Amino acid sequence: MYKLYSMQRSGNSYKVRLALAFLDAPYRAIEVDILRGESRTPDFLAKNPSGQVPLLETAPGRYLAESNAILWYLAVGTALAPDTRMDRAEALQWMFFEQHALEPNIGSAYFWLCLVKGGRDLQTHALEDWLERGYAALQVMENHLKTNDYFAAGQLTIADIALYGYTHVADQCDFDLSMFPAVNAWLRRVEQTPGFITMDWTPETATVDAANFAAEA
Ligand SMILES: N[C@@H](CCC(=O)N[C@@H](CS)C(=O)NCC(=O)O)C(=O)O
Repeated sequence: MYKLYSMQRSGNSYKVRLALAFLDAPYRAIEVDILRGESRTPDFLAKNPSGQVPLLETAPGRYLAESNAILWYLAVGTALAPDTRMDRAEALQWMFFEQHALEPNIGSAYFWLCLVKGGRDLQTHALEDWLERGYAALQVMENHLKTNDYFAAGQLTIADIALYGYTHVADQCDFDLSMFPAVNAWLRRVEQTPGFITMDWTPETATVDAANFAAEA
């Protein structure tokens, strides 16, 4: 069984939990509280030198970091990964877009406004930039979704899962999603897909926090 080091309210972690849910793959979740520095302990850094979640233990002692790399690992050979050369490349195109245009802006706004107490006051100046660039990314998505139901291969793939992670929380961190009807329709399509779970859903297999997990090991 996979072990997933994840934080419940991390969008990057949720992307992986969502893919695992669509694939109905069992796993053990280990909650890592990044706000308490749990991803920066020597023990965690030995597993992922980047000090970040999500982190998937694919086999004992074998770790994979970066949410979108994990999505590819999980999806290969399933309906979530396109199988033609061009469809695969287009899925990747949107997953790179997610990491350079969407996540650094909406993800940062979400982190500082929703997760960090007093974060709004600490990031007043950055917020303006995040909103401008985040809106630009949402407009690119809106334009694509005006004529496409999904981002690649005409079906739900890991590109949609990657983009869903932070788009669905944008309205919690100052973005007005009502200006993007096609994005809204796509969010509902993803949510209606069999196997969908919300960000606060936890797997049936016991979720333990990192401190308890280290004590157990
Ligand atoms: N590019 C990485 C970003 C991962 C990331 O930013 N993780 C955040 C939580 S969403 C984290 O662990 N931050 C803790 C830290 O950097 O100390 C991915 O897609 O997995």
